[in-house]
Amino acid sequence: MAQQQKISLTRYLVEQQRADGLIPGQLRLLLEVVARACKSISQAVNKGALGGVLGTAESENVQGEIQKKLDIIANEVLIEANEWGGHLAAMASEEMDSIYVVPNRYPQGEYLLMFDPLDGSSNIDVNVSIGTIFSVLKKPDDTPGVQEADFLQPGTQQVAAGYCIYGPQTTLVLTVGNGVAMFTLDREQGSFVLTQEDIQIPADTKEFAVNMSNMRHWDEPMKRYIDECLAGKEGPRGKDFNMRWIASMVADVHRILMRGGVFMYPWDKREPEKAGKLRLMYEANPMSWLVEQAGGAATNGKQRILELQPTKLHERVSVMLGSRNEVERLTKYHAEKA
Ligand code: P6P
Repeated sequence: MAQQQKISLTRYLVEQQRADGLIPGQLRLLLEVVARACKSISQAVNKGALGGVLGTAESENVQGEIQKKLDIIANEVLIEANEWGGHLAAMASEEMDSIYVVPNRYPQGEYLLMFDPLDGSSNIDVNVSIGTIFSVLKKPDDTPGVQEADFLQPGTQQVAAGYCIYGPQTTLVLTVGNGVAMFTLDREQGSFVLTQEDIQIPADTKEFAVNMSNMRHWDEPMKRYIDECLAGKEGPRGKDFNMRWIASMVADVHRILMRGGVFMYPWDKREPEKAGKLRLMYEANPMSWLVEQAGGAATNGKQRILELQPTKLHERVSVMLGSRNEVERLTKYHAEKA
């Protein structure tokens, strides 16, 4: 059989632009630059102990989490890769307290880039898959310069979103609003090659992903949902469930995009004033858009995540996303309780 023609990320983006005009030149540049940064991060991650990049830095991030050396390296790679290009007005990162405005020595662009440079970093030192998550907004036209408030747009305003998972393969998954495409890094060529497009999440599943050790802290609807899954065939669901929890959102969400499932990191009563553990702007919003573009659903239990109006850059949110029928059941249980 003739070898299937390899479609590079660049060719895919150009052809998408020709087809539906969803990827203006500056956005294509942004996506190619982010992909190149992910290649560099992948190289650093793959070196592990040999690269002297494991272990913790002597610092904490705005989330109050100890930063890993690779967290900081990945953050710097993304900033340096993007700031010169003229496509961005500013960036925001899980690893930085405030926004990073593109320095005046570079041309200013119209896009805002947000990212979690290395999600799941607690897994770095034990060689478990981690990843970079990114989300792209347009800067509001009506405001001169750029400030943090320009980032506070609901997830429905995203113009691109994606992640790169550093696992057995290095895989870039992205959407610009016309379905979800996946590119696998061809290390011999050093380029991302299209390996799947129009990814679809099955509406039903037998697999859930949650950190079960938090169960006693959950709200009633969450406990009800998981209890029913655990009751299996003899219970109200009439089928047995399997559980997966990698403690790396990128890896858990990638599995769901590939074979279905439901991922939950819900509010719990340990810190009731916190909506959840995960961050809205650069974790939940990009992942929710990808999941919806693949036919799934994403809620905070009460509302579609993409419709939430952010009030601060590092806002946290309760997350339930994946196979549509499971997310709808979770939403129903929360509505009944309300
Ligand atoms: P826990 C990683 O730190 C992260 O932000 C997500 O990637 C992951 O889903 C979650 O936290 C894991 O949290 O409490 O199970 O360690």
